[in-house]
Amino acid sequence: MKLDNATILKLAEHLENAELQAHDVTKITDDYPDMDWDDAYAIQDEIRRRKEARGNKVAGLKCGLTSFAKMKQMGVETPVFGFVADYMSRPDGGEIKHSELIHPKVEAEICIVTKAPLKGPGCHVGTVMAAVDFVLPAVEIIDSRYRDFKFDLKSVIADNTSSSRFVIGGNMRNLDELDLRTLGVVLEINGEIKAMAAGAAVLGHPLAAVAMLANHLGARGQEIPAGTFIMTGGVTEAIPVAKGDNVNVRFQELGNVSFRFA
Ligand code: OOG
Ligand code: MG
Repeated sequence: MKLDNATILKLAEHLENAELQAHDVTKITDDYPDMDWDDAYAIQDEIRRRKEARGNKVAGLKCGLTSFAKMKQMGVETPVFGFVADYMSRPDGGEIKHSELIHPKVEAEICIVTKAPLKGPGCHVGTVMAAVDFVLPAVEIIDSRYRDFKFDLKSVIADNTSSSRFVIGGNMRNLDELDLRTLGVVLEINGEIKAMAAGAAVLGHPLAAVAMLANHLGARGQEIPAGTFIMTGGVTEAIPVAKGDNVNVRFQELGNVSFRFA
């Protein structure tokens, strides 16, 4: 750790206020260029503590920057991990208020719920397969608090990996009925196809992202509990959205997820 505790608390408050008040900020590594990975995750943990102290619950864990398209879009090479909170959830078929966000983008994600704990190190796709209860689709709405959506990895980790909203589809499937690598995803906005990919875009297999998350937490003495909702990361690059846009994502075998920006 390079930052003292007071600075961690101050930066967590600064970034969480930007989220809750929907205003952008300069990236924190501009002012704290020496901060390290532990500092970045400590700031995210403090944001989580602040939300829990306010009565919010963690609704799931997320992997980010796991597809080659997203890594290329953001100019990075390493996945990141964060969480989504209960108040970020919006219903399938519902509305999302664009005015509550800064510069939202949407991304299609293959998700799972676990039925057994996963504890790294040593987790791999096979270990994760044994712990999957079911598979379900979701669309994540990311909204970096950083100006013009420009950041480096430490800044985005501290900013809880741009989490802002998520919409879960209603169609769950068993893993043994699916090949997540060849599962196709088509992302449409206002009826126009904007991006498409198959699950293998995420680290060769979306469950490889879950294994990385388990190993990341294991290195910090933590585990993924049974019953955890996990988003494996956007399969395509994230697509910017405007007020009035209708988003529809078609997931092969998993149905559609759709909503509108009001
Ligand atoms: C970071 C969050 C990335 C994903 O699925 O790749 C993410 C960002 O791109 O702002 O959630
Ligand atoms: Mg995402």
